[in-house]
Amino acid sequence: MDEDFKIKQVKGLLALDSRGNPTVKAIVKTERGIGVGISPSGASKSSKEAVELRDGGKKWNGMGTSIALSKLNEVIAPRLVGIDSRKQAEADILLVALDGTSNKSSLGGNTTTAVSIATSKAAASTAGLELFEYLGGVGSKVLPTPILNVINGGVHAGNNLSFQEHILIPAGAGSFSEAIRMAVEVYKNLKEVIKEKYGKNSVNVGDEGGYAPPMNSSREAFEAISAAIKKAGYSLGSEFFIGIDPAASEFYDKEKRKYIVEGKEMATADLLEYYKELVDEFSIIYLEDPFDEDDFEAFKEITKELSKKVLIVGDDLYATNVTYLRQGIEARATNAALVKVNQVGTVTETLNYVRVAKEAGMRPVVSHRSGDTEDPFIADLAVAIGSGIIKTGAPARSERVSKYNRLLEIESLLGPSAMFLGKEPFLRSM
Ligand code: 2PG
Ligand code: MG
Repeated sequence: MDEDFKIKQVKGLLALDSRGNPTVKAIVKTERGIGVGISPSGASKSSKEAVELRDGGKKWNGMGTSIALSKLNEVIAPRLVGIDSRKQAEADILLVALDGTSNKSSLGGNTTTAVSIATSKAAASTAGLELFEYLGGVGSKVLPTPILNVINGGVHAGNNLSFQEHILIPAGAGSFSEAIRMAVEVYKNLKEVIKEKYGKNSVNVGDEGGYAPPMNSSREAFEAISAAIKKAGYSLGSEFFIGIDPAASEFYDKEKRKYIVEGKEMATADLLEYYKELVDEFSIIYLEDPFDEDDFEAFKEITKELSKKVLIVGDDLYATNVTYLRQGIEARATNAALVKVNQVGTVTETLNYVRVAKEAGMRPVVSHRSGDTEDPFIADLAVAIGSGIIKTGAPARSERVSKYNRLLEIESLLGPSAMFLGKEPFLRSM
C-alpha cells in the first residue's frame, strides 16, 4: 500500500501562461496516481516574492524557461523519486534545501511551485481523494465567496486607471453557484453600460478578463459597476458590494514619497482620505494593497480606521511569506492576508503562512495571478483551508473560469453539506 504512494517519475514540460509567456509544468507520477501542476506568473510583483527563473537572451523575449526545466528534470527529479508523495513537507523541504537561497533564485520559484503542486495532486490521486479533501480533511466544506475583478487598470490594462482592480463582490448570494450566476448577470450588464457611455471599442478585456475601458478615474469605474448592478435588478449594499486592489506600489514614487493617482500627486494622508470617500460612496468592503509594499505604518493607520467595515488585505506587503506576515501581525497592519503559492514557491510554506495568519485572527484570501493557466489548484486550496474568499478574476477567459468551474464541481460534490458564508468572511477575522 505505502509503495503505491512512492514517487516514480517527475518530469518538467514547457507550457504557456495566459499572456503567452513560457512557464513551468510539472508532472509527478506514483505507481497508481498522477499530479500535474503549472506555475502562474504575476505582473505587479512584490520585491519580496520568490524569483522566477528566466533564460534571458532573445528567444521568447528573454522569458524562456528552459533553464528552469532542466533544473527540474536534472536536479529535482532524481532527488524526489522514491519519496512518499504524501510527505508534502519532506518533499518541499528538499526543494528549499536544493535551492539553498532565501528567494528560490537558484531553482526558480516557478520551478518549485509547479513541482510542489504536482506532488500534492499525485498523492491525492493515489489516495483516490478529491484534492480539497486530501489537503484539508473532512471539515473542508466552505465554498469561498468569489470576488471578481470586472474593470482592469494599472499594469493589467492599456488605459489610464491608476488602480489595478475594480472588484465585484456578490456577497448577498445564498450559495456559490448563485453568486456566480449573479456576478455573470452584472458582468454582462456592465458591458452594456460601458458600451453606452464609452462606445463599442471600450469593451475589450484586460489580463484578468475584466473590461479595460478608457476611464480616467476609479470613481468612473465604480459608477459603471453600480449602474450595472442596478440594471441587473440588484442593489449595491445588499446583494452586491465592491472591492479594490489599487496595487499601490505600482504608482508610488519612492523618491518623492508620493503616490501618482489619476494624474495627481498624493501624500499618504491624501490617499487615505480618497479611500475613505470611496468606501462610503460605493459600499466597499475589500481593500488590498492600499499603500506601498514597505509602508507598514500606512497600512496600520488605515486598518485602525477602517477594519470594522473593510477587509484590509496585504498582498505585495507580505508576499505569502511568514517573515513579513509576522511583521504585519506585530504592527496590526492588516486584518487579512492574500495567499499566492508562487509568491513563496511551495505548498508547505503556503499552508504554514495560512496557519500563522489564522492564528493571528487574519483572514487568508486565496488568489490567482494576472498571468495564469488552466490549472485550478487554487480552487481546491481555497476550500481546503476554508478561506471564505477567492479572488480569481472576471467570469471570462478560461484561465479564470477554470477555477470557477472547479468550485462549481466541488459544490456539487459536497451536495447539501456545502457551506457558503456570503458576507461573513469580510466582517469577521478568524
Ligand atoms: C494582484 C495580482 C492578482 P499580479 O496584485 O493581486 O490579481 O496581480 O498577479 O499581476 O501580481
Ligand atoms: Mg494584489
